[in-house]
Amino acid sequence: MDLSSTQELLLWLGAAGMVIGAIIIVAIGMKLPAEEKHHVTASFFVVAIAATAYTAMATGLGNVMMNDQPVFWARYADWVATTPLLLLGLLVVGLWKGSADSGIRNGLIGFVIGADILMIVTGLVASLRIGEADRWLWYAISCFFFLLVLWAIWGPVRQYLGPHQALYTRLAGILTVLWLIYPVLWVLGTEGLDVIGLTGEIAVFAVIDVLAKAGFGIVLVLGVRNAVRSTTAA
Ligand code: RET
Repeated sequence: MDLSSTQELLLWLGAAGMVIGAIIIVAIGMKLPAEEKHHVTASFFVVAIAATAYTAMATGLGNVMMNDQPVFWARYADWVATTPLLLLGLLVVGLWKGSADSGIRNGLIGFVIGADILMIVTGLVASLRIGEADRWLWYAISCFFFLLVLWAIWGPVRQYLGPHQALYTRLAGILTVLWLIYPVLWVLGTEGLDVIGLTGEIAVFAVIDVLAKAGFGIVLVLGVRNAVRSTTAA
């Protein structure tokens, strides 16, 4: 589908936000000691992947028409890669030097990422509008897996936190608040009841995406940097 120039501009702004986020994340991350730099890896690739997805959408490649509505499949391609990386970043910060042995740690990471991937894939099925009536069933299945993700990061994972536990709690809070907006926006947007229109949906998604990816990554690397500084100062 051809997008309006406003819609294209909003998508380009999304791409630009991700590129700026990537630059800030790398600039802060370069100051970390070598053994802490791994905290930056996932955050960098999250914004890099999103910048590519936004470029695909802005150039008109990222959507297909299904039952007279555009479906931005590029969002789901982006999310299926970036949401596991965001969660991995969160869990690596929280579990780093914590009390979980590698078996428990890998189990927690596998559980959270597995549920998250199912959340995105079933959300894509809901969006594709192949059977209009079944759309809300798939939406409900996706919400179920989302609840599993939230349960794991607020429940089992917190038993094993290491020295970055305050940062973990802050990041988990930011993640929870921002991620809860996605299923609401889905209902208000063209995939759901079409209350806010396509341009409104693109605009709100762009803002939330930049916050949930670049903003989250910046808080993460800044938090690790400050923690390193206070331990070396002490
Ligand atoms: C969908 C619709 C079906 C129900 C649910 C959803 C949740 C999506 C989420 C997406 C998060 C995306 C992020 C992207 C990067 O910034 C698929 C919208 C529960 C939580 C954080």
